[in-house]
Amino acid sequence: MKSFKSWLNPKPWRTIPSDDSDSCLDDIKKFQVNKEGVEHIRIMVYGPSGAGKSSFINTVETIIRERITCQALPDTVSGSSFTKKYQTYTIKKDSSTVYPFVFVDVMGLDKDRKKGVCTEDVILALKGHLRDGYKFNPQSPITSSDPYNSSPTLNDKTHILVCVVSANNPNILTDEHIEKVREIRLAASDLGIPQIAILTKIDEACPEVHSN
Ligand SMILES: Nc1nc2c(ncn2[C@@H]2O[C@H](COP(=O)(O)OP(=O)(O)OP(=O)(O)O)[C@@H](O)[C@H]2O)c(=O)[nH]1
Ligand SMILES: [Mg+2]
Repeated sequence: MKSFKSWLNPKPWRTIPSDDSDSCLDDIKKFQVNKEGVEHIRIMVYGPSGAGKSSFINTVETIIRERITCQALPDTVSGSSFTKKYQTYTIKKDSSTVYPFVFVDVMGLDKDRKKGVCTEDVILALKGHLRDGYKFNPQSPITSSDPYNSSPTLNDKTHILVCVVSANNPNILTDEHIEKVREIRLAASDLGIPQIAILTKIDEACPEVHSN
């Protein structure tokens, strides 16, 4: 039988190189899009309200630009979503150019049906139908009277979908969140969009990370 200590200190199932962060960053900085008509890769972050979506975008920009930036305003008070609009963020490379990837921030998902971003709007955003600055209405998805992009180009469509989830909640996601995330993921899978999930607030979930 395995000792209790071996359960606490399991052998890593994968060796993660510890010293290649600079080369990863170099790869990101040299990244180019090789498809005609595509100016940038569009990366959309979504997830529960207050999970750290806007903060994640700022963190990525801060690391790439090696200076503290805060384009996507985060909130300090939890509750309903602070981000209300569909907003694209570019990252400056130098005074005249930007990196060929952009981040999209959206309103957070709420556990209640009539609160937070409508899943229909997130799915329309995947297909490129939302225009920058579109203000989400938690009560109903975009209507024909709103500025709807009826002929999205490849630059308007989402290419990578990132689900941002906070690790500090004991249940991580409620059943209602899971249902909404699943709806969005099914649509993204149908569209062939690669998906990843990231956990935030590891410092609040793990005392070891918190102390260092
Ligand atoms: N401790 C800790 N706090 C974090 C982390 N990431 C984000 N936060 C904090 O969590 C709060 C919410 O962060 P936001 O970035 O506004 O979250 P959001 O998902 O954009 O929220 P909505 O726009 O309201 O849906 C802010 O006070 C952040 O400073 C993290 O990794 N650790
Ligand atoms: Mg936000």
